[in-house]
Amino acid sequence: MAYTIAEKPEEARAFAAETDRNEDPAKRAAFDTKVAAEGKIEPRDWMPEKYRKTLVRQISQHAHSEYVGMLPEGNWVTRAPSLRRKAILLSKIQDEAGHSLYLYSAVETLGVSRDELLDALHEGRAKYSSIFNYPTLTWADVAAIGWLVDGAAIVNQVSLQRCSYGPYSRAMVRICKEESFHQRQGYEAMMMLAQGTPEQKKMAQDSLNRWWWPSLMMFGPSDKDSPNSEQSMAWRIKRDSNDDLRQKFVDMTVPQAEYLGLKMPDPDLKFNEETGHYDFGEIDWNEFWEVVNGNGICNRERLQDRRSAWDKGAWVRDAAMAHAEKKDARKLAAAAE
Ligand code: BYC
Repeated sequence: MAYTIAEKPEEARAFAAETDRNEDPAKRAAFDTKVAAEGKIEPRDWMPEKYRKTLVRQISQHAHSEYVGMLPEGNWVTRAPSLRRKAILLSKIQDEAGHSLYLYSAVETLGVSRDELLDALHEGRAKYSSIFNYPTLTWADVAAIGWLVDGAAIVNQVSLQRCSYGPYSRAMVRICKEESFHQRQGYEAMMMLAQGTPEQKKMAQDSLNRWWWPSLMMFGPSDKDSPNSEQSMAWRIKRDSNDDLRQKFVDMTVPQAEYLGLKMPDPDLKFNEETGHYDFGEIDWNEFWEVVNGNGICNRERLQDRRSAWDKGAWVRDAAMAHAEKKDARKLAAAAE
């Protein structure tokens, strides 16, 4: 879809509601029955065209998020405060690259090539998570990304392990295991800062102040403004709503911040005895849509960095292709002898 969802939600709703006029009712019934019975849809199974497109949209955005998500932390590799921290950070960033590769492969099972997906990203036609358009100003931001961003990602992705599309659901199982380490290393790094010198504690608090609200935005618009949720939940692509997952993340993270002795940057945050959940303040949705639509602090820089890395890697791809061609030619020649 070439338009911006924030501008035309009614078109997205129409897209989701539209039924494929050419589809075979028997195949559709078998698909619906399988999804309702918690079966997994596999690449060779028949699926409605809209289901396929929805998966391509969501999984490719997820893949791009992992791929662009390497950049904010990459900013600190050369400045990590110790060899141990540097090794952990390098390994974490490598994991994110791996996640993007599993996810690009999952999209390829739906008939879209990796080249097409990367072209869309590099040309600015694709979305990726808003969170990666914020800058990493201090080392504490690396800790905050692990604790909050990976923390939010796990809450979302644990739910996606039960996605009805087999390849996506299985990719999530492995990704969640790795994200869980990422979250714990981030929390541990944050704890060192929070229990450190007054300057370090201040740095940790400043970083929490800047990353808290963008982390809440990772879960997407609130349910009433989410044009894709209803259909995605009916197809069991998404298993929990944006607001339910966001609430889960808040409930999980507030006690962690209290343990660190840090203060959440939300004057309206309060435990509600009646609901058993934390109430929290209103998210700045204008900021969210500005970032999603390309006008965040780092959107342009992130795309530029990805394009430049792609261009600089051209010789590696060319060399690998030339090597593969030579290997094939040698094989053919040997077979002809
Ligand atoms: N940022 O109808 P909605 C990681 C878009 S990376 C940007 O609710 P949906 C990590 C949405 O795409 C893990 N765009 O949509 C890596 C839609 O636009 P289109 C990242 C957003 O799909 C490195 C429109 O707004 N996780 O862990 O039903 C270092 C309307 O929204 C955002 C994932 O990618 C956003 N925050 O639900 C550290 C999770 N939110 O396509 C860590 C996978 C919404 O209609 N994705 N939009 O034009 C999902 O679970 C779902 O796609 C979402 C949105 C919950 C994000």
